Amino acid sequence: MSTQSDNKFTGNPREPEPVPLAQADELGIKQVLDCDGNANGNLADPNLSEDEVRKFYEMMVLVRAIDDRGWKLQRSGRIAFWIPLLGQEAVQVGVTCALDDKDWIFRAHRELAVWLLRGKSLKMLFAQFYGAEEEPLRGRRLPCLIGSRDINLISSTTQVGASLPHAVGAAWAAKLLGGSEKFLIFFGDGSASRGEFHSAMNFAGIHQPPVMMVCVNNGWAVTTPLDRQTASANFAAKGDNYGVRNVRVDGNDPLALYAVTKDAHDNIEEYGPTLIEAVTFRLGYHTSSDNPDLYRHEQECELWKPWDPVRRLRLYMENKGWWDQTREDALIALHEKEIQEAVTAAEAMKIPGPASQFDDVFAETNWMIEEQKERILSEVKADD
Ligand SMILES: Cc1ncc(C[n+]2csc(CCOP(=O)(O)OP(=O)(O)O)c2C)c(N)n1
Repeated sequence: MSTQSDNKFTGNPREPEPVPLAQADELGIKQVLDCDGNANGNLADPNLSEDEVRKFYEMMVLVRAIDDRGWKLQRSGRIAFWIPLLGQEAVQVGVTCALDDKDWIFRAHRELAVWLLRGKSLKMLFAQFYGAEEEPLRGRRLPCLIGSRDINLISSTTQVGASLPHAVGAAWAAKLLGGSEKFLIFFGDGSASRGEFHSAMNFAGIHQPPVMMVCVNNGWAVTTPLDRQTASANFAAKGDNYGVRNVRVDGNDPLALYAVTKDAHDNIEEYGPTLIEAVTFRLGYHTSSDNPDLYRHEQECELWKPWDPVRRLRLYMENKGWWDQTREDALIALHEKEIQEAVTAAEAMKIPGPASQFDDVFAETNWMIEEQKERILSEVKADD
């Protein structure tokens, strides 16, 4: 009989690499915060106000709580799928806060904070996780693949890397039309092995569209570790051969992420596009369909835990006298209440039936769509 322990990693584990964030200077990684939240890194503290830093922190804690709840909802069979974000909270918050609201964001699949930072509700976020009809994409995408036209947020394609040429092309189109909005895409280290990455980089170098490309290097692409993903020194360096400005940044340091993105954003006319490599680590499962115990040594996660972005920012705030345990307890209680309300609301919403997938394919329906609809609906009926 198979037990859970049979699934533990039993092969020859790769020796876990030292955490690159601990050697930021040698590895050319921009960093504001050290491991204990002191602002003594190689990049100047952007000196954000107490309110701004608190907004970063509260959002990072909130998305971590959403992640925890989403995982439990999936494990208890109440939602279909989950894409964890544990350990990657800083990238989504630091980067998004450096943009203007009119800028366009192309997501990868772990950036839930973008939705909330752009003013969308927690209730509608959970509606998306449940596949409810009233969420902006009408319940047609996997849980976590959020998007909404009204906040200039493009949902990720599930095909890894496929959004890169879209983002670069959209940015170029905006430039041709004389618009002032800028574009940013999040993508993973695994996506950098796809042809689309190279096409997008080549295009960006030649045409200089107003785009920032954020490679979220989280150490793994499902089962593929970094040394099987690239022989380059790092992902940022790939920009050199395409004539694209590039920078490596501590992906668990929200202040450094903010500073680097803001610089790329505010100077885009002078710099052109920037490839930003955010060095972070996926502490959780790839998705709810994964089991990292089969390919990854637990020790690797242990090495990264002291570099936890939430812990580091909390220590920074405590050092400044901006945070304490009373505030932490109040925040956690508030999030628990708000998340529970969102879950309750989402569970009461209508889930679209199978016919809904045929709506909105084209502006007007046609015989092919109608034929497919009829066939699927008769098959669904036959299954009843
Ligand atoms: C073209 C393509 N190949 C394979 C897959 C299966 N797949 C889904 S996610 C993923 C890994 C993505 O890794 P990365 O881009 O590093 O992002 P991460 O999931 O680590 O955030 C793969 C291979 C896919 N969705 N699309």
